[in-house]
Amino acid sequence: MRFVRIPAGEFLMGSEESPEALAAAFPALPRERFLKLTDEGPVHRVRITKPFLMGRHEVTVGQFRRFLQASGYVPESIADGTGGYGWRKDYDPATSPRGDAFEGRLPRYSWADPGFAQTDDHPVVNITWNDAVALAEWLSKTEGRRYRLPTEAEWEYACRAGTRTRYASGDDPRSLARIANVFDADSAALWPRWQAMALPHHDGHAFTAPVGSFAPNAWGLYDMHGNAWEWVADWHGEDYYAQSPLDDPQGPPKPAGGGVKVRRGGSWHTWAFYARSSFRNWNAPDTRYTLVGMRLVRED
Ligand SMILES: [Ca+2]
Ligand SMILES: [Ca+2]
Repeated sequence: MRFVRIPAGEFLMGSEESPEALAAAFPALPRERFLKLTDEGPVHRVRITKPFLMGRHEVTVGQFRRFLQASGYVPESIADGTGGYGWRKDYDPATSPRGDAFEGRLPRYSWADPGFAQTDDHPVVNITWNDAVALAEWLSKTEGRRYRLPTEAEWEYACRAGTRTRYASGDDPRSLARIANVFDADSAALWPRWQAMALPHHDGHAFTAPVGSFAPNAWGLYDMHGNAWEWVADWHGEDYYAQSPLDDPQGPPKPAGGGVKVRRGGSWHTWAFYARSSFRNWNAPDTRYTLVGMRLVRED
């Protein structure tokens, strides 16, 4: 696993873009989508007080397999017997209660089989937050140095790499073509009902792409936008940014009665709007999905 040294520093976290500005940039989306982004604000100053090492790439299928073989760890989708999600050519989203784009949960799907072909160089998906933490803990024990998930603030700091725009590549969604595997014309061919949400170019990857297939950001990190969503350490708090400490925010404490973990960056199946640097999504820590993977931090 290769890492990039991220310097200590400070940045402005979050976004306060107006619904009008977002509607102009993303005309295919219904307007109510732009009113549900209150957790992205207020924009606030964050200081990352210590340098850290960030995975140059998402964790790959091959790396995850070696972890399982060496540690004996059983991923949650297999341990609990319910499996994961997957793509099947003749599956119709309209047949699922939630209109889900993928079939699941089913035991036939897991990190080892999301229903589409992946080589060892593709990002691992269908892994839970708990699986991601298990990998970090095993590596830490094995190597005697601390590996962990990035905090949400570290993730956005590293994703932006000095930028304040919607993406590390600028404000224009089409600028993603250079740096990210997202929902493009190749994916839209398989999900025609979402054609209007697709970026118009062909990026050559209807599903996940080998990590590092697109250009890196200014700090040398690949696929921060797109390919696989990345679990981060923090619990999600709808109003956390209003109270976030200046130095090294760690997210809110675990909410009573459950809580959800944040994931960042969008995926190969994500519309450009949801792949913005500031966009926050979340799931329960035992969620496994065809779009969600991980990246590790190593402490310096
Ligand atoms: Ca694509
Ligand atoms: Ca990613």
